This record gives sequence, C-alpha cells and structure tokens, in this order.
Amino acid sequence: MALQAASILPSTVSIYKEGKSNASLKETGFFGVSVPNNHLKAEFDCSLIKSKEFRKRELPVRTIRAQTATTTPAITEAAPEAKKTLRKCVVVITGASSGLGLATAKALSETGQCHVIMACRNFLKAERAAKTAGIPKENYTVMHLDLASLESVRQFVDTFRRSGMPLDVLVCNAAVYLPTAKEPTYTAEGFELSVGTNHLGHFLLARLLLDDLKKSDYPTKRLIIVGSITGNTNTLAGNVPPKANLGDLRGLVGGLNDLNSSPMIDGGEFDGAKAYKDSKVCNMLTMQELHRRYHEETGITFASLYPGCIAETGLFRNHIPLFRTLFPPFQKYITKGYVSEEEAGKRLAQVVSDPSLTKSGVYWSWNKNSSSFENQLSKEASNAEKALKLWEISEKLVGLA
Ligand code: LMG
Ligand code: NDP
Ligand code: PMR
Repeated sequence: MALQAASILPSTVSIYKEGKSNASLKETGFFGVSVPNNHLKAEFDCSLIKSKEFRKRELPVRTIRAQTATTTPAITEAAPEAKKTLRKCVVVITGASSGLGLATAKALSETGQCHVIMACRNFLKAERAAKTAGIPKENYTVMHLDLASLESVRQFVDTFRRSGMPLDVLVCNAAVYLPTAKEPTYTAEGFELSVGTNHLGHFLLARLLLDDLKKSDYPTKRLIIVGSITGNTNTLAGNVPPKANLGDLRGLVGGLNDLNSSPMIDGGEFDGAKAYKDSKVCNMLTMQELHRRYHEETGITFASLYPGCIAETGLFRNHIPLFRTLFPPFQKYITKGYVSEEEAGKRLAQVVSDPSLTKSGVYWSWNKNSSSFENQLSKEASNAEKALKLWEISEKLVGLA
C-alpha cells in the first residue's frame, strides 16, 4: 500500500517544484516571524537569497519590499532600499484531509505565506478536501502517509526529502478514536491501532523529521503535537470514564498486543475510549520530552494544545448515532466547550505561525474570548519520569533503539 502510493507521488510533488514567485500576494505581513533587524539581515540576505541550497530548491518566494511592508515595523526599519525575499513557510500537517487538520491547512493557506504538505492516508480524499475547502493549488501538496504503518512513515520521510523542500513546521494532528470497538485492531506492525497511530506513528515521524527541522533556515521552526483535555485528569472532561492512565507502561513494553501482555499501555483490558485518551497523554508527554532534549540545542519550539471541543469532526465517526446527535448541542449549550472547525483551525494556525506563541514546552488552550493561554497539564501528563520511560520504550518499538 505504502509502496504503491509512493509510485504516484512524484507527480504530486511537482506541484511544489514548479513553485514560482507568487506575484498575486499582498506584500504586507511578515508571517509568523518577528525578528530583530540584524537577524533579518543575517537570515534573509545571506542564508536565503544567496545560498546555493535555496536556488537548488526552487522555492516559491515572496518579495517583500521594505516600503510596502506596513504591518511589521521590523521590516519597515530594515534597510529601506533593500529587497527582502522570504520564501513560504513549509508546514507538514498529518491528517489534513478532514476536521482540524484541514481547517488549519485552510487558515494557513489563506495567509498566502505557507505551503502546506497534507500528509494523508487517503490521497483522493485529501485532494478533494483541499479543493472543496478552496485551498489554492500552489499552497498545498498532498503526500501519502499512513501512520498505522511504520514502513509508510519512513516512505513519507523519503518522499518528502526527495521533493527538495525544507521543513519549517511539523504538525502531528492525525488521530483515530474507536470508542465502540469491542475488540482491539492493530497497525501493520501489530500495535493497538489508537496508540499505534496517534502516538507511535507520530513518534517515529517526529524523530525522523527532527533532522529536517534542524536544517531549516526559517526564522522560527516548530514541532506541534495536538493534545486534548480528555487526556488530562485535572479537568472535568478528563474525569469522564474511562480515564486516561498509563500505569507502569507494562502493556507498551509488551508491544501493545495480546500475544505478550495487553493491547493497553497500562496492561489492562481493551477499551477503545481509554486507548485514545492514553494516546493523547503520550502525545503531550512526547512534546515535553522533545522540548527537554532538543529545544536548547536546536531552537525548535515544541508545543501541544487543546483546540476546544470540535464536536462535529470525523473523530466521532465510530461513535453511536445518538452520541453524534447529542454531543454537539451538549458541548454548545451545556459545557460551552464547543468550537467550530474553522475557529479550531485558526487556533492551531496560531500555534504554527503566531510570533507571540514561540515559547517551547507549552500546552496551549483558549479561553471564552478565544485568547490563548498556557495551560496546566495533569500530574500524569506532566510526569517527566514517565515521559522519559515512554520515550525509551517507544524508541524500541519503532526501531530507533
Ligand atoms: C463511555 O461512557 C463508554 O463506556 C465508552 O465506550 C466510550 O464511549 C466512552 O468517553 C467515551 O464513554 C462514558 C459515559 C460516561 O458517557 C456517556 O455515556 C454519555 C453519553 C452522552 C450522550 C448520550 C446521552 C444520553 C441522553 C440522555 C438525555 C439526558 C438529557 C439531559 C440533558 C439536559 C438538557 C437540558 O457517563 C458519565 O460519566 C455519566 C453520564 C451521565 C449522563 C448525564 C447526561 C448529561 C448530558 C447528556 C447530553 C445531553 C445533551 C442534550 C443536549 C440538549 C441541548 C439543548
Ligand atoms: P478527524 O477525524 O476529522 O481528523 C483526523 C484525521 O486523521 C483525518 O484526516 C484522518 O484521515 C487522519 N488519520 C486517521 N488515521 C490516520 C492514519 N493512519 N494515517 C494518516 N492519517 C490518519 O478528527 P479531528 O479533526 O477532530 O482530530 C484532529 C486532532 O484533533 C486529533 O489529534 C484529535 O485527537 C484532536 N482533538 C480533537 C478534538 C475534537 O473535539 N474533535 C478535541 C481535542 C483534540 P481520514 O480523513 O483519511 O480519515
Ligand atoms: Mg466530554 C467542561 C466539560 C467538558 C468538555 C470541555 C468536554 C470535552 N467534555 C466535557 C464534559 C463532559 N463530557 C461530561 C460532563 C460528560 C458526561 C456526560 C462528557 C461525556 C463525553 C463523552 C461520552 N465527553 C466526550 C465523550 C466522548 O466520547 C469524547 C471523548 O472522550 O473522546 C475521547 C468526549 C469529549 N469531551 C470533550 C472533548 C474535547 C471530547 C472529544 C475527545 C477528544 O478529542 O479528546
């Protein structure tokens, strides 16, 4: 499947390779970047405009004329006669074929300053979704990625590298939620599907693409892993049974299958809703471990977030019809935690590109006025010892150690 998909990839990648200066863009903002003048000069005069690497990649570039850049003082103040060239920010989003991922791709595309790699398991669905959402062709590329296969993850990384594009931001967004499953199902390598997809697939992807992020010459580089309130037992939502709990990770050590121990991380009986919430805890722990290990050395911003309850996305496709009918009004009128796909997409797009959200190691949330704030994680989701243990076991499972 992965190999088959790879064979159709080069044609899709060429959309980007054709990249040319996007003359229709308004030359106003300085997307996602707030840098002092000296940084501007160093980054854009030398490393971007003049480097051979840059020319080789044929990146679509925006020409920013200092005198027309009205929104960012840093640009206006930069040598007024100089032409500054800033290429588009290249953002990989997993699971961009629906829900939050698609809404984020759309929000980023609307700025005209990002090129989104939609890393999706269903190529045609992703293409259709991008078209329906009205994302202009030059602002996205669909690449095949099935997180439920480590082989596919590696294949995606290879394909991405062969495209010659730099990587500036990685958004680990895709997820599956199997609340009504009575029996576990498994990834290609035999890991329980929810944790296998949501955590292990992303863990391998993030580890491999870290090297690409390090090489990026974009002023801000970010790695974002979508978390959730339901994995945090310090909240009401996180206390709705079944609650997240990784225990001593004995099921993970056993490989998340019932041959060795159990398909659940804590070694217990299979429960699809719990497996999803556990996977979100893993996502939030992984972000913090990445931050501890790599932020200082690389300058990459690592972040997680709870975008709000987007009660109508495909995430609930496997839930019973009664739930799907009642859940949106329940969230809208009772908990007031509801947020539209569009609004949630804007929130994640902020974490991708807002110059004021560059702090690393943060779990972002939004209040009722839709202002972002640094939220507290539960005891388990912020347990550094568990994060380390999770990291080491996950490394072994995905073949990195
Ligand atoms: C577990 O159950 C499952 O076992 C597991 O398989 C997995 O699915 C997991 O987290 C997912 O859930 C958890 C259980 C917890 O949750 C439920 O089953 C709740 C489902 C909610 C939707 C169905 C509700 C049934 C409708 C009843 C109608 C009541 C109307 C009252 C509303 C007042 C309106 C003014 O369960 C618990 O923790 C306790 C459950 C207590 C139920 C309390 C119901 C609260 C509200 C339910 C939503 C109603 C929405 C109506 C909106 C109308 C707005 C105008
Ligand atoms: P959706 O189901 O709409 O989107 C999930 C995406 O993940 C889809 O594009 C889906 O692809 C993709 N996906 C699933 N499995 C794989 C796989 N094996 N390989 C590649 N892609 C895959 O759900 P949401 O938009 O709601 O979820 C997005 C993120 O937001 C998740 O991380 C979720 O945990 C998080 N979140 C959601 C909340 C909500 O209320 N909805 C609240 C808090 C967090 P396909 O289109 O092919 O099915
Ligand atoms: Mg929850 C403030 C209350 C709040 C919020 C913000 C959410 C978010 N939920 C809240 C409360 C409640 N929920 C209450 C009181 C109940 C009992 C009726 C409840 C139930 C409930 C169910 C059955 N909620 C759910 C489910 C799901 O199946 C969803 C889930 O747990 O998926 C793992 C879910 C969610 N509630 C949320 C959010 C964001 C979800 C989606 C799950 C996620 O992406 O993490």
